[in-house]
Amino acid sequence: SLNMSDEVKKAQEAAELAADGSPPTIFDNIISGKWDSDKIHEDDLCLAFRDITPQAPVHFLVIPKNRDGLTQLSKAREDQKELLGHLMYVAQMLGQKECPDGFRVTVNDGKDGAQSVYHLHLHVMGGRQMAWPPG
Ligand code: D5M
Repeated sequence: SLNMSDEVKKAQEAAELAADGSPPTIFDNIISGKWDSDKIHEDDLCLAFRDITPQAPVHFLVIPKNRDGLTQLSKAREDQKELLGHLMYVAQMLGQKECPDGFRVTVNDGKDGAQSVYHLHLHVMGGRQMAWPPG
């Protein structure tokens, strides 16, 4: 529609692209170090870095280093439960350190979820009173 925001349009284009063969994303360049990022955590399984378009005073992403089919949360396989748990554990560990009064963890999935990067990522946002419901 004419009112569709650029952000939603971008997300829809990305969804179409990802449906066919799941090309590498910008996050692969961040993982490899080819692109700069403001990293706040790294371990064997995941990486956390600050979002370039922060929606709150604290806004970082937690991503698996090996995408392994996890273009989005809804592609999760049973054998990835432990990795998914690890991502959430790291999200809260970093979240409570930076946002002792609370924080929000969000995963945007697919077109209607307004996902724009097809490499699973947990958004962690805080440092202010978050509103509900989200847009
Ligand atoms: O969110 C994708 C998020 O990824 C969005 O909040 C911007 C962020 N982003 C995109 N490129 C970068 C780089 N290069 N560094 C840090 N953050 C980045 P989604 O849930 O897919 O809409």
